[in-house]
Amino acid sequence: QQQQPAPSGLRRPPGPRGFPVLGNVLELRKDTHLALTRLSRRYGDVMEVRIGSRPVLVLSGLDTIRQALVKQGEDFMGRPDLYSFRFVTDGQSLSFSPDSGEVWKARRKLAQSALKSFSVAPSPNSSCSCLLEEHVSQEAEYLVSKFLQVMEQEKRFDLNQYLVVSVANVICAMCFGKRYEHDDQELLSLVNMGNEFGEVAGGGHPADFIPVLRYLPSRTMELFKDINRRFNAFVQKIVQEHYSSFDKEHIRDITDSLIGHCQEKSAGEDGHVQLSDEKIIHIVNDLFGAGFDTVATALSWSLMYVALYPDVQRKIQEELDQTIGRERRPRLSDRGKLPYTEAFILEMFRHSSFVPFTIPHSTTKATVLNGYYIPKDTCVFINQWQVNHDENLWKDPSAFRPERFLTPSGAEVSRTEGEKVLSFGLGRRRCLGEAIGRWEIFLFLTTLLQQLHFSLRPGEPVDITPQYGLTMKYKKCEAFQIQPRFPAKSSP
Ligand code: HEM
Ligand code: HJJ
Repeated sequence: QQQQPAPSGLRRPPGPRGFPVLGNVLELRKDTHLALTRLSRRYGDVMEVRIGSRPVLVLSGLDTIRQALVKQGEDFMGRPDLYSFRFVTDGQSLSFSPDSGEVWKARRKLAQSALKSFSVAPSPNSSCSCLLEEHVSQEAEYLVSKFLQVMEQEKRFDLNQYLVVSVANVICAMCFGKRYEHDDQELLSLVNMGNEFGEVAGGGHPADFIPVLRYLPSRTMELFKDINRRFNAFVQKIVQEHYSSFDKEHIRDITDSLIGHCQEKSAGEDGHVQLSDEKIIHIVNDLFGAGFDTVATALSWSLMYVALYPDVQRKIQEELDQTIGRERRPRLSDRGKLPYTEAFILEMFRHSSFVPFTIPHSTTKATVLNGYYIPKDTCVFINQWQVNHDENLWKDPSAFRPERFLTPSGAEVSRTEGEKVLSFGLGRRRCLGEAIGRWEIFLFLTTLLQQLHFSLRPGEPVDITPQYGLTMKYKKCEAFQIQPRFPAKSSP
């Protein structure tokens, strides 16, 4: 791509000089979030690196990111046309496809309303306040007994394979009205692919920026294509089953509600944009994919932090004992009464920054940011990790300290401090599952910590260095141990 000269009086963003052809790709190959954070110290909040032949604008600093994504939201809401994104949902992904016009807007609204109907809407036939609470309570309770049972047999184990199935079951219930057992091979083979998906979908994969690499064999890219094929086949099969048993008087889940929308639309009552059936139905792919990988990763980091910081775990459990007691299970309505737990969750988001960058953005028109000229169709990386570790915003950013989010009395979470944490993006493209994600994490975590004590087998070193990707995970850890905090109540 040609670098256009900036109109007079406007500068191009500064940045490191890269090698011919490769640009800065070698410096960014691994730990991209750390490399770009380091470079931003030298070049500033608005800088330009070259990945292969392509200039990439990298934004750091909370104020600069707010300016771009919120105040100049329209200019920065696009998505780049990246090679790898063409394999996600056959190029029709709501989140990864280059569309950001009327069709994308209509799909996003549809996704938000379908998600809402099957999560925070009141539960029709149970004592729970909403469907989300019903699903999470049930899965979390099941997970407690699963953990205890595995602990009995193994004495030490990797929590994450159980966690991811429980979390997947929640989004499966909302999307498909289905539940899977913890040893279901079909679901396991799907949800264990999160790493390989994120390795390519996380910003900066060389094949997206150096076209010749597409013609050379690459294991990660072949795996990525394969994952997307299997993922689409899995969803497609469930969608077909829904079509054959569809009854518009009885909408069972998000898939049904999207099918219903296709039929309404053909009845001709829709507004100004016509969406194809495919573009409607494929929304469920992103909801399901985003729904299991992000929340499972968040809980995995949460349980690692409580195991590594026993004092923090004790404080959460004391707060749970005092506010909820042991006689009843936590509910969504308890959120707001548990400031330390809330502060812990914020600190988990900040410290791990497990979504180091948003999905890449792209400019929808030529624009100016902080005095720098940015051409139309520039690929933009938003460095969330940098914001969450910025020494101008945080005292001792590398320390894990939930207290930093509490008011001096400790009685409340400080809203302004909480809003400095960047995990869900901002503006037009911000995460549409944020509320659901936060509720799920709260309810899973409180239910687990009310009943269980988490620790790591002494003497076994653990390495929590995040592995770079769309969602970053620590290396597999088989040293987790679990004790019940009190004897299980015998059923009457
Ligand atoms: C987008 C984070 C949970 C659905 C995003 C983005 C981030 C993010 C950083 C990209 C924003 C951007 O490009 O500027 C998270 C985190 C989660 C979470 C940290 C949980 C802890 C969820 C859940 C769902 C979901 C539970 C759905 C059930 C989506 C969708 C998009 C998105 C559909 C694409 C939005 C668009 O391109 O318009 N999320 N997410 N996310 N998220 Fe989430
Ligand atoms: C997936 C893991 C997948 C999709 C989507 C279509 C939409 C964390 C950030 C954004 C989340 C938003 C979305 C994530 C994509 C996954 C995820 C996997 C296949 C998919 C920044 O979720 O193993 O397969 O197909």
